[in-house]
Amino acid sequence: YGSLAGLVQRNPRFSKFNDDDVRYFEGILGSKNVVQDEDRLVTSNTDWMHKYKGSSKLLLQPRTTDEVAQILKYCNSRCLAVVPQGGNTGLVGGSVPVFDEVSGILVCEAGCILENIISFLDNEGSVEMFQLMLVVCVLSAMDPFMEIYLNGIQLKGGTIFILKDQKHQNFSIYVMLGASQSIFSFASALFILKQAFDCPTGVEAVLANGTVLDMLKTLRKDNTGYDLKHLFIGSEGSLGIVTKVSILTPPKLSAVNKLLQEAKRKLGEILSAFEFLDSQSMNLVLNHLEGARNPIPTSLHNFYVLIETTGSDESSDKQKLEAFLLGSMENELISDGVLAQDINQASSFWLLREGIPEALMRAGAVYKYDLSIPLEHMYSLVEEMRSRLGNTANVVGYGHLGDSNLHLNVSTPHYDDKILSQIEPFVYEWTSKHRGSISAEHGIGLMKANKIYYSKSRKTVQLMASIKNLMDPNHILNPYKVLPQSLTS
Ligand code: 2HG
Ligand code: ZN
Repeated sequence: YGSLAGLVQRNPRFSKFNDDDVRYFEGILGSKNVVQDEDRLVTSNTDWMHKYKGSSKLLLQPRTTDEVAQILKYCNSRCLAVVPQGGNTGLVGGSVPVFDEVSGILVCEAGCILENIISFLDNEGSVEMFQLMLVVCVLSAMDPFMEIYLNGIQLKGGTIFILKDQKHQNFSIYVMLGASQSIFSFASALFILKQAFDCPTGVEAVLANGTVLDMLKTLRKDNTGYDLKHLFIGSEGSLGIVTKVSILTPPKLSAVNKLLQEAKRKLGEILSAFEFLDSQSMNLVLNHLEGARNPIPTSLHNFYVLIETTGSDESSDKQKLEAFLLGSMENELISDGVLAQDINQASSFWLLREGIPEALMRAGAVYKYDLSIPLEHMYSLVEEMRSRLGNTANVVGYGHLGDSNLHLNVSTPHYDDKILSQIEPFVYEWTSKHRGSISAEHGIGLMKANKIYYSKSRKTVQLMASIKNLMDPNHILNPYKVLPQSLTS
């Protein structure tokens, strides 16, 4: 039974709390959430192995991000040291406030327990329980205690659940992480066991000075500047307190985008690409690229989807794909389809999708937008753009549908500022309004450095600038890019 005091010397720079501090905290949290009772403090001061013992005399139990922010702001001004802790101390109850049905992304607050998440998702009817791949609960760095009992084997400091997939009789392994502020400390080991783990798509964190950073975007792809969530993953509470995370959960089939969901369901882990192009994109490629040929020449369809699978068993993968194709035709999810018979035919299919940027270049001037947009709204932007621009431009939509990533391209004979002013800032405002990202994969670069606020909050961009100043104080690296010039000159 060790004592932390034996391992480290208390830094005299830290203040000791006094009665005024306690009154201040009681004002924010109410007296029952400001704990000084010795017996109750024992649990929080002891780690689960009973190996280390802390000597904190005050336990604060905030319930909301705002309370966490107020506490940190105050402690920072008073130079009071803080050890973030969650788990069985019930940091913020167990609410599950946001769930995006189509993207399958769920946002949960710190302290949220797996049982609540599962029953929530089950009631919503949005996710099949056995498909829930990874649930990360934000618990503390110090306190890996968790009180979750599901069909699981409980391990202190990270619970591994083994749930049965009723249909396939497979076992899936789920991990529940104990040490929260290092969200991935346990998951990394399990990566090897099951590669299906998805990173949290976002986090909300409170910085030491009380600033709340909302980086909870429920998008699969977002390439607008530094990926700050990774700064907090693994930080063990030393850079901020994570108060919420958003995680990916596979959605049950719903009316929207049945084909994609059906593909995920039927093809599972062998599905490696789900690309789409509209008839305007198809026309461009057929007209401008030599060797491009429509494999479904009967008539031009409004949309085309290119599906690729990558697996280890060719004949069974092919069977799955054939069954999926037939099934989708029977259910009228698609009107026609062809399966590539060999590698040459497969590359000729890919040419139709990958050749679009080149075909656009050959067609004249092109305005390019690389957007992440929640699936259900994705194509309305293309249609709205078409009606804004009328016949002055050819508006095409294509991209990585499986990632909710739309490449909206506007093709015109020549560059024209008047057309540009009809496209921008409309396209950015529209994306921002629908909680999308103004760059899913191409980045911010020079073109969007001053547009970054459409995708990131002022506070987040400010933190990016501080990191930039720390690592490149003379701003010699890739100047004028990524960050707005006002912050780096
Ligand atoms: C693609 O998916 C590339 O084809 C390029 O990301 C997209 O040129 C584009 O807009
Ligand atoms: Zn792309």
